[in-house]
Amino acid sequence: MDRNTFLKLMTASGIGSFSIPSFANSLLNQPLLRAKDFGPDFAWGAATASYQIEGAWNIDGKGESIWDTFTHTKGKIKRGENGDVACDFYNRFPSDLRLLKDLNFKNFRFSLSWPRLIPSGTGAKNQKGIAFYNRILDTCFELNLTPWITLYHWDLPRALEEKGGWVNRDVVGWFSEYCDFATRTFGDRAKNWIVLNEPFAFTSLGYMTGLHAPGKKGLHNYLPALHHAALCQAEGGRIVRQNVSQSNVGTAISCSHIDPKKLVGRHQNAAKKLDALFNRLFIEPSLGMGYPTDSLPFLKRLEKYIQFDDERKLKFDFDFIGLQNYFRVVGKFSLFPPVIWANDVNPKKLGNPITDMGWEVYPEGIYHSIMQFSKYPIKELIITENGAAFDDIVLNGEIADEARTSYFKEYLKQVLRAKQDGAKVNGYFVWTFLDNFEWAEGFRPRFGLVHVDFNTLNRNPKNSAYWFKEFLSE
Ligand code: GCO
Repeated sequence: MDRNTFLKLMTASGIGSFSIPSFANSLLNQPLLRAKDFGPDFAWGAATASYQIEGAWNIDGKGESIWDTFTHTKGKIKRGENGDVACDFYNRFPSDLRLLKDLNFKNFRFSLSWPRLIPSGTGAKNQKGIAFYNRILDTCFELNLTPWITLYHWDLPRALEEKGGWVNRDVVGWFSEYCDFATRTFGDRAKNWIVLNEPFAFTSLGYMTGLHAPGKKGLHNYLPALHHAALCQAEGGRIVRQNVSQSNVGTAISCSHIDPKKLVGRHQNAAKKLDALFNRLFIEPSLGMGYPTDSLPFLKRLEKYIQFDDERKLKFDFDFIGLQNYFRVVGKFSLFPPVIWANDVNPKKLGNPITDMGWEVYPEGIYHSIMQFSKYPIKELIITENGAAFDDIVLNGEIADEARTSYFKEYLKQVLRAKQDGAKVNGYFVWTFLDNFEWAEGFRPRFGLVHVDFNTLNRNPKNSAYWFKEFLSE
């Protein structure tokens, strides 16, 4: 997603606008970073998502997903791009996984495409889809890569969207059927499961701002989608634990450290509201704390969708919470609430390092987010995504992406700092392995450790990939 458009469009009534203060680099002169300092059990991996890499959108019996429909609709995606072929991971996964192994990663996070397994969302199963994911698992085990499976990374079957998608409470039943099937099918071999990927992002972008599939807008879509996603988050957790012996089950939540523009009441109040929206919205109901209506009064309108016993159903004691961190947000009071939020600060003008997505490079943000989530009664935290897009240049076959390497070093230092300060953070997954389809932004933002030429589909590890290879070899 484009961060600035996201902030402009998503942020709901009564909070404020944003600016980004100077980036203070306090990290110079620190000792060398070593993987072994993170501990022997620390999970090092790379994360991916089905729609962003697989391609084969209509091959071997796969049903259509909301992202197929959305990308095939004119005007939704930059340059009219789509994930029909993407990285062609569907056909190239054996050599891709060998490459990941060669880079010394031990864990591979991927998501199952629900419509590849159950083309109409419920009912009949697709044997070729099952076989595909079984081959991925076979390859992982041959290579000694541990699989981490995400059940839902945004590609809802189109057939279910036609019945209302996440807005329809029946999604809880559809999702349960899918989770039950997926865990019974793959749970004998795969033990690490992530129920939802960033429910805040897919509900707000897909059902409030309309920037992502299925392109719905408005609170009347957003609020039920949010509540149903929160219910599915917990229900999915219960199903994994019930069906998978020795399971390790989590869910992946986006987080952003929030600073007020200045330490004065009105900016602090704006920051508090943003914090509720960006950080508290999905973790607190799962811990039995309810929705953060104290800071976001508009959430009281959720009551319309909350049924008897839902408070209990929203709860689940996950084995880990996946944190995904990309940017820090600075809130400031705006004169224009309650209707419109405006992000009137262009991060490019602030003099801080920014990525190709226009996101601020702010390594300390991940430290603060980890520490913030550590205050909750959570068993373990895993960084399930962190990374950066830069405009990579291939020169004589080499991609000298120093900015990305330094991004990883600085963020990892902050993860280690949090661990040393007592946070139970025990894994880090790079976003992402291969350059891929970045949703509404198309193929331009390159987040990968491995460069993909989208004309030839050739893979070429960037220098940041070689940095990881070296770092993880110790
Ligand atoms: C998300 C997803 C990824 C994105 C990544 C970069 O958080 O949006 O998990 O699919 O590609 O975050 O935007």
